Amino acid sequence: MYSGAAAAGSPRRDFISVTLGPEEAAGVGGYNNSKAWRRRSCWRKWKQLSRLQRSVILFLFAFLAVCGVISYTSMGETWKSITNKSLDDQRTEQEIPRLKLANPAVLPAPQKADANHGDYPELSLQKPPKPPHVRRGPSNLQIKAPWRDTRLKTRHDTMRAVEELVEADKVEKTEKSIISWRGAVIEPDQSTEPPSSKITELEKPSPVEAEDQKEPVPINERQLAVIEAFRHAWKGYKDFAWGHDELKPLSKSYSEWFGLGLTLIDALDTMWILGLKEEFEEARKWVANDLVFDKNVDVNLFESTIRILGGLLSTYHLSGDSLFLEKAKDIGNRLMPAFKTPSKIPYSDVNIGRGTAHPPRWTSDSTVAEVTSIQLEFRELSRLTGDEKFRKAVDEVMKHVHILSGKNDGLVPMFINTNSGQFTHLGVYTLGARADSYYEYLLKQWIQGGKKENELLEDYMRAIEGVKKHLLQRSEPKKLTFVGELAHGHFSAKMDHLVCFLPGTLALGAHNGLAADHMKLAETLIETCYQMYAQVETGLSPEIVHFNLHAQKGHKDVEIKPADRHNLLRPETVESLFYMYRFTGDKKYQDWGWEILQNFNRYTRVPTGGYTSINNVQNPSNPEPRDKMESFFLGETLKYMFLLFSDDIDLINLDKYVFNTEAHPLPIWVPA
Ligand code: DMJ
Repeated sequence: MYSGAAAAGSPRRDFISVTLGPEEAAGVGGYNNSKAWRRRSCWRKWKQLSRLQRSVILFLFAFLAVCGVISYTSMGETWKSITNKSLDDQRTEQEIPRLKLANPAVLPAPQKADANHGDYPELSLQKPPKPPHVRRGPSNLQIKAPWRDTRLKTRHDTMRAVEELVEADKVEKTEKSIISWRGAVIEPDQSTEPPSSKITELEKPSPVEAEDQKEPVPINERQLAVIEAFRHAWKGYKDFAWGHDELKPLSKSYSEWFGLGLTLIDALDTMWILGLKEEFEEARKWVANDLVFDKNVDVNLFESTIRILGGLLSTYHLSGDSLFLEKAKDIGNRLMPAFKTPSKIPYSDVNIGRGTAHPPRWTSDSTVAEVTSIQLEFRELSRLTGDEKFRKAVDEVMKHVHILSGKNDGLVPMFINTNSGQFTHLGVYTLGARADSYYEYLLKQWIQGGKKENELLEDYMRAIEGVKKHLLQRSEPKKLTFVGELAHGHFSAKMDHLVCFLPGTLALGAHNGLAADHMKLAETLIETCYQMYAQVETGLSPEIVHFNLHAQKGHKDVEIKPADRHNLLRPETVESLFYMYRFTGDKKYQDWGWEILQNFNRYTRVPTGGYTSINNVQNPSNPEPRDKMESFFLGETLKYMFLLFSDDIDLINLDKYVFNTEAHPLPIWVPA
């Protein structure tokens, strides 16, 4: 500015040249570097000025001095905040080594992104594409999300404040006020939260402060329909099965599996995400007062891990309520005896009251999917508690399976022996029951751990190559690509509905930088999964289909055997539709999901409350209700429906959370 004024030949030129430096002085009287000469010359110049000129100069000096004082004060403030911030950063950086120290055997040292990629061209990471459809709705229909308010510290404060906000912004529909409570967007409790074994630290809620201000996206009609479906299901459960494992909606009673309120626990985070405040509060009370794990009961390690441990952990993360972490710790500890086997491959069953574990009565084998799909939950429990034993136990299983022989191009058999640690029943390969979530958890553990555990990625990539090589075929007449099975070299065109998790998993991998052809495969497979619904009389998929490999007049692609024509309200197709919509923004996926929801309503809804599995998807006039509502209908199917219909990518952001195989979101430790 000064030099600009000088260049423009302003009247202040002399003053400036005199004051600021020898260059300007030189312009007036020739170059002389003597200090005394300069002082004298200045004084002479000053004397030559008129009184008015002197006053102006003095006034300018005074003005500059005042400005200097003001800017010094504000710089001081800025500096203070910069210093504080850098202290915070240092704390965070110090916590990361602490995390590593607490669990040295499990988290490998950070590696370069290109490490270990030599053998696998597909492993080269691509920049994840940006979702094309970040749409945010008009703010006039929105109520500020309570968890955004930095004043809210405790969960109860949150509840109270939300009620006030809801009052203030009341909209016509009652649902709207409930929706406004939706608390799913709390940032996950990620790697900045140090693990600690101290109980006082465990009670710390997830961080809800320091949130950036984003506009919440309003709930749409289809999401409202999901909320209505959930409420209807919940009504049945509450009226006839409260605190029990599963609702029997027709007989208006319940069934017990573990006697641990399975449906209630599985549904906790769904209620949170859907914004069902009252229901959540009531269920929380039950967890606080009635959920007791000190029971002489045998539970299945896998099922109780994915539903109970997973459900409690994700609810802890979403709500910040330490009750759920305490319960998670309790059940986690009680499941640990399962790992006391000669091979360290866990037994399938644990008595959580007695602390004993055993395999099923007829065999000493465990199911491969079961022993390799408990890792996300136990690893997260270690991270939260600082107790390494959980993670060590499950990581040992993965390391063991990684080097085990008996795989076929990365495809694993379905059973593993708990004594020898070897695969058994070799030669049968499927992506369906007993193997499915092995593949899912390879990718998801890799994502959870910040994409550093290369062995998991190698196994995943190899397995997908194995699927392409051995299990993919195309049906007639529509040429649908499907995933069949291989039994001792013979291909079978059989596909479980369970396999429909795969398009979603492939899309998630592609989103995380894996081979682009995974996304192409995901797109063709989700079309097939949709056809498993669309080609059936009720518009609902059976449990298993057989694809026609040869065109026959009057035959569809999908054939259904009488023993396979039941539908258990399973989530896998809706789950994959959710991922596909998130990553592509293609509305057809939402429309397909909408059709499925309507067909669930048409054929499985019980008027007095609840939904039921059905025995015959081919008979619209009598689908033969089975009288059972599986806990995953509330834990998974309706949750994925709600998320599928949402246009808010921050509603469980997939760069921050990874869903366990029961749809319970857990934080990614090092978010993208
Ligand atoms: C759920 O318990 C889980 O999704 C599991 O991975 C497979 N089976 C059911 C849902 O179909």
